[in-house]
Amino acid sequence: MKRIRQEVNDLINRGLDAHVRLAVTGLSRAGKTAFITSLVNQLLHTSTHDNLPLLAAARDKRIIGAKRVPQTNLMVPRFGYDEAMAQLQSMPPEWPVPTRDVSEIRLAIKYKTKKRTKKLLSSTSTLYLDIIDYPGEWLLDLPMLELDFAAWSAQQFNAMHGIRAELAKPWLEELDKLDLNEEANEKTLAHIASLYTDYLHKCKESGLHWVQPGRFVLPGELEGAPVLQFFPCRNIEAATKAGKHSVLSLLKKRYEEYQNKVIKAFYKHHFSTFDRQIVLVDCLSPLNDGHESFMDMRSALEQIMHSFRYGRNGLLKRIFSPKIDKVLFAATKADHITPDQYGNLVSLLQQMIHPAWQSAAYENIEMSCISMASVRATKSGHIDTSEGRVPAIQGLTEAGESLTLYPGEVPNKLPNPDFWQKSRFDFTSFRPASMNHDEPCQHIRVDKALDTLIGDKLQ
Ligand SMILES: Nc1nc2c(ncn2[C@@H]2O[C@H](COP(=O)(O)OP(=O)(O)OP(=O)(O)O)[C@@H](O)[C@H]2O)c(=O)[nH]1
Ligand SMILES: [Mg+2]
Repeated sequence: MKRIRQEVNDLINRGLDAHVRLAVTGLSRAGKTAFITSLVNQLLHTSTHDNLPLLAAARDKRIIGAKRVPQTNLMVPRFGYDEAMAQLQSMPPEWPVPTRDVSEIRLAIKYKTKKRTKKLLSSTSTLYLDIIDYPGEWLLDLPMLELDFAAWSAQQFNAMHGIRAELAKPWLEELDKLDLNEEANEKTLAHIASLYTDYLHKCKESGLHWVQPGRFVLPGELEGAPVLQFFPCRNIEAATKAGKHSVLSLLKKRYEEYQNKVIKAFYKHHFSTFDRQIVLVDCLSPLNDGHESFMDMRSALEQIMHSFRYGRNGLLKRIFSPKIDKVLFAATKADHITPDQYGNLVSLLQQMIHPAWQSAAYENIEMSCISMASVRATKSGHIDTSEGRVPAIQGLTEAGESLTLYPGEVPNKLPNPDFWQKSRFDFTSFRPASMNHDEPCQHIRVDKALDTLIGDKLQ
């Protein structure tokens, strides 16, 4: 009864513009946990600190306070805010541990209303903000809905060159021993599927991001389930004797099950409930890793963008009616570069998502790009060299040594392969800065992100 009442209240709040579901995604290690932790931390402190000057409602002192309230969606795990804060506040400070699944946290933000219509009801309002963390890898699967098993297999094999071909060898060796016409043996298939999953993991470890199916590397609650035990095959057209119980038929069945029960289910049960989306992108690691990694990140982003293309007869429109009307792309970890490079980082990100951007604008989704650091690990300043004053950043390395450096120029356009020959971008991991327990953590433009994403809901 209590739950139904809460759900009814949620519906009313949504109608009154008083409830927003903000989804946070990005490929693994993009900075999702750090961002949500910082965002919650900033909002909890904003009534007592001037920590969010770029969020208009905070700057105008209209935010009365924010507090955490229990989430209403009981089917999704809680976002580990306390655990992440404990790590950031430990001595020495540590980064929060990697996360693997979807999770959620709810804030109630009390603010003074500006809008006259709302003022008629009361001079203060409450915005319920649900923040949902989910792996960007899950969005890589959407295009699979338009491909049958044979077409998907062909696409996977077409992409298997360069580092991928090398990494795929152990799996391919076993795959080539398999006869698709043969009667399916669960154990053999599970074994080959695990080699395929290893291959996808190795791609990620080598700095490649486009991995399909995305759930194989981040299975969440589906770990070990047979629906994740399939793999692409070659020479499918030659398997003319494949009967009902054959290897080919079982793989096809699992692929279709994956399309329906995993991909579509995610879009129906989670994605369809999101109002706003922030996509976090770590552009700096692929700049460090080299050309192949960079181009791969770009194609992964292109795949991710499909989820925001709602065309009239689009794939997503057929499953549900999408609601997301604002998408913000944020280049994370900007405290790794000097402030004079922020502009370049934003234009690089814009270039990476440019083609898909245009079609989304057409669909009336508002899109924008910023650079941001959720949890600052460095200070910026200048150093005097024989060539004059140069900008620099300073912080403690993960090993605890003080380091001052100019990490290099960020290209403002998609770099050519010779960029990696000429200048190597020097990207070092820093330890988060130590913080006082009663102070909000230091950030760069988390307030700008908030203003773009929910500023209009705090009017
Ligand atoms: N300097 C700096 N590093 C950051 C920042 N945000 C994230 N990082 C680094 O990036 C790593 C990954 O950040 P997470 O927030 O755990 O990323 P995630 O997207 O949640 O990663 P998964 O849970 O593994 O998918 C951290 O361990 C830090 O090393 C930031 O604002 N500044
Ligand atoms: Mg995480």
